[in-house]
Amino acid sequence: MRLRFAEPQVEGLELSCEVRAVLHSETTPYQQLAVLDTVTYGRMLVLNGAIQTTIVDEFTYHELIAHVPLCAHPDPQRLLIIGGGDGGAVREALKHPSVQRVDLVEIDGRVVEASRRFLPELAAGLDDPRVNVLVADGIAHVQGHQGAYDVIIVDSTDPVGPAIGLFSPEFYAAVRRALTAEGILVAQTESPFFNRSLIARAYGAVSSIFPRSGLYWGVIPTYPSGMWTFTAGSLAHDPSRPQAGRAASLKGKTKYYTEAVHQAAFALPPFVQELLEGPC
Ligand code: AG3
Repeated sequence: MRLRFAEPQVEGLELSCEVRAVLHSETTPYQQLAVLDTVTYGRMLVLNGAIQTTIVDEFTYHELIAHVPLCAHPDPQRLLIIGGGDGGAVREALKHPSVQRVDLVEIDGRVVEASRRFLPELAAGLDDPRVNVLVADGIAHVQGHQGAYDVIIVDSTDPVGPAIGLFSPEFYAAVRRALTAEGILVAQTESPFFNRSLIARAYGAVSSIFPRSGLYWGVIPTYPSGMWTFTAGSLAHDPSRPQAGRAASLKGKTKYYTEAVHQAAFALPPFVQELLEGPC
């Protein structure tokens, strides 16, 4: 029997995968959660029918969301990750020797449990002594932690359900207050083909709240359109410039990120650049 899973990505388009086995499926208090073993992308985490991460392509996303802010900061010690319950961003962050503490604030504890069990390649870092896993609301957490973090990473789902508030100007302003003087924010901000007004709004908000900002992109084959953006806001340093030596220290430890890729990721094709010029 041939089993298939399809994510309806946008109207008229699905990404359909052949499934070897359904490893896990449950309804949590927040969402429908499934872990599938797929023929092409290996094990896959699916939340409310949307592909979150797969064993085969997860490195591109997790390296970009973690190493860009961590290399743009001269000495990141305290890090907050909101969402990211699979542990992929934590795993990458722990490659930086300067990082002393990572608070992972994930609203749905079942995502963490399922990832520990079925995605150990991503979740292993969650047991590191530097990591503090909190099952809590990220918005309330940033509001209660002023001046606490050098880097804040927002590794959220699409802007639906509990994640909507993670794309709002009020939230970005609270993130700014939760950062230290040289702090940097990076948030995942969806596809430049399919989520254009969301990107324009998110970038517009971040660039009005932070003295420095930038939009960068990478390739994530299992996300809608395969091209994905991240929005950076920074209190002191240019997010597009890796600090001397920091990227070099990751040599041999990454499959996507390098110093040249970091800088190139901020080079925007005109159809993406125009999103920075205002609402569309
Ligand atoms: N967070 C972003 C997933 C967005 C995917 N959207 C979709 N498939 N429609 C991923 C979390 C990985 N740590």
